[in-house]
Amino acid sequence: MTKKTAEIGILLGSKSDLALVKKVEEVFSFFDVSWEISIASAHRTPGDVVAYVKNAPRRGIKVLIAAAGLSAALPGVVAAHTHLPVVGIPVNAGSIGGLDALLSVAQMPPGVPVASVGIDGVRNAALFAVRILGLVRSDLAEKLEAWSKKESEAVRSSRSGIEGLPCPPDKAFTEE
Ligand code: RP5
Repeated sequence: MTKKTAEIGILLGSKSDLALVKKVEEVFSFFDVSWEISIASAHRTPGDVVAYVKNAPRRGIKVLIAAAGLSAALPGVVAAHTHLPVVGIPVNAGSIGGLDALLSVAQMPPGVPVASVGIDGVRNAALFAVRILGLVRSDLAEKLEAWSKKESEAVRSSRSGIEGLPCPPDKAFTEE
């Protein structure tokens, strides 16, 4: 998977999070950022989490993403052992729709920041990590602009898919 030293490191609390989180691939391929993904649980392999996080800066990692469900301690534990920016993904893995994980990831005590995205917010986590990386990789600015344009075009072209209902003309969306 890794073609060069990873700039973004992703930890999952369980292999059951993989199917969801591997969707980062679409975003990271577009931006041509290097990344890696593995599994280490804050509850089941706490020592592995700490070792991975402490080794990360020396290995060239600039941003960490941590994804976990239920009582999702992983992003917070990661943030407790590093000064790198940590993006947390609360995963919907239980009976209450991911709210448990969202609160665990978002409600960090002052001084140990985790940037929580929404429940299952994989795409935003990937994009946020790319934006952080953009601070040290100036080439990403142009790609971020291209990404926004692509998103805008997708919305605009979706308008033509509204059939049989009264729609405004295209010029209604242009400021005069
Ligand atoms: C969390 O508990 C994991 O991140 C996963 O989302 C959830 C369930 O884990 P498994 O029981 O599927 O390993 O720690």
